[in-house]
Amino acid sequence: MQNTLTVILAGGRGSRLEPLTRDRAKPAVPIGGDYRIIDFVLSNCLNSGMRRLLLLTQYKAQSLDRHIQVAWSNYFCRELGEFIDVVPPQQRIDDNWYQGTADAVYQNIYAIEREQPEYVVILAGDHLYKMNYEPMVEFHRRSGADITVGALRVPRGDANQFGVMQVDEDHRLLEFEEKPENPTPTIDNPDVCLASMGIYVFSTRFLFERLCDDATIPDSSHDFGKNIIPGAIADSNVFAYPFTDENRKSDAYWRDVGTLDAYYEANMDLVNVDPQLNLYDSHWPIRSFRPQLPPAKFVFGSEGRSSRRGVAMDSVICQGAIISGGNVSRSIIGANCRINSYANVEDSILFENVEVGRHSRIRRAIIDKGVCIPPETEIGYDPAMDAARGLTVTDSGLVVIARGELIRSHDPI
Ligand code: ADQ
Ligand code: ADP
Repeated sequence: MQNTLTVILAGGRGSRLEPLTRDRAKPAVPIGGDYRIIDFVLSNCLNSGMRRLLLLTQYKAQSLDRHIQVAWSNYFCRELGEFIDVVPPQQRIDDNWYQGTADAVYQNIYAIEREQPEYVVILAGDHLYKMNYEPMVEFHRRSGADITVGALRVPRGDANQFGVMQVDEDHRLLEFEEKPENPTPTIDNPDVCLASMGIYVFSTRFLFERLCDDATIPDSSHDFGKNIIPGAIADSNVFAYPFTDENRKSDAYWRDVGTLDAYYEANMDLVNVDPQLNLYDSHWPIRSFRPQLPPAKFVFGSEGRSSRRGVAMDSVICQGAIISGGNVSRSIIGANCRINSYANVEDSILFENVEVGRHSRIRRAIIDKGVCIPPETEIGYDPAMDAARGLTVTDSGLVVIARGELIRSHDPI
């Protein structure tokens, strides 16, 4: 992988994940207790031997930038030519922002050229999956492709959120439609479509030519999915690389956690006995920043003369958390949380430093960093009341409490 350079697009706004993305970019949103979304793709890079990374940021990147510094910069040794560079928009064009994904890469052509890679791997910073990119680059090289698009099958009903492809028996792309209203299924199964994962391998010369051409087209969106990939099919070698689970010989786990409900489900998968995304696989470590905190602790809590066990089941509990007389089930409890006596937390995700007061009951909630739930508070039991408190409530009844939101125990209306 020494002749590759990797560009990670980490600038998306993630507006459908609000309020979790109110103050941070989507790749910086915490997940699974100890991780940030970006940790999955960065772990994939490290585990695939990719050690020259440019991370293109844009929207509210401070938390992301900080996370990269504390969690990731130590893994790369500049003296060996390794790096992870966080690149904000360069203002090459008058506009402050990158205009689209292709423009984001175009504005960094200089930084890519300096490294003289043979191939450029372009990844998204907000997908959850475990993938070795080496076979994909090898597939690209062997097939003599100009572009290789990572692909997997999705149910036809979901396919309108993706780039949808038609391929021949050699995986050569015949058609590519970005987010079509009426997606064309695969030839062998009318219920599934071949979707783009939004990740690409480009031969560097070809990438530069196409980006420079695209930059001169005034009505282009300067986007890989809308412009570059569909535009290349007619006159170039564009292939789809099928992403499969080598062990199961089936489509592998891959999620774009774009909505609060999808984000919630991806977290809940991790507390399953047999999760689709296994974090305990020593062959594919997922790394992150671990603060120096004491271990999690479970103790009796007491009230008057009675005492109660602190218990957690089917849950992920991070360092520094203390479950004292509270009950936790099917939940993710972030670092330094406190779950006090007679409190009940179920089917929920608590980010770090959340405190749950005595006798409070929390169900199907996502609670951001540092929120304090006072004693005797109910969250997730009455959607109308939660909405009246000013909390975000999704159509499925999931309650989200943003950072800095003040919760009062009793109904304010
Ligand atoms: P989308 O995910 O809708 O579709 P987009 O919103 O352009 O594409 O985001 C792609 C990636 O680039 C994301 O990681 C995002 O955070 C990042 N990004 C977006 N705008 C950026 C900018 N201006 N600067 C830097 N980074 C930016 C794409 C493809 C589809 C494919 C899906 C798979 O276009 O064909 O099916 O990904 O999720
Ligand atoms: P966010 O609200 O997204 O957590 P922060 O800027 O507070 O934004 O945190 C971003 C990153 O910095 C995370 O990886 C977090 O673990 C790390 N971090 C937060 N506080 C500290 C600290 N006091 N020292 C070192 N790293 C920290």
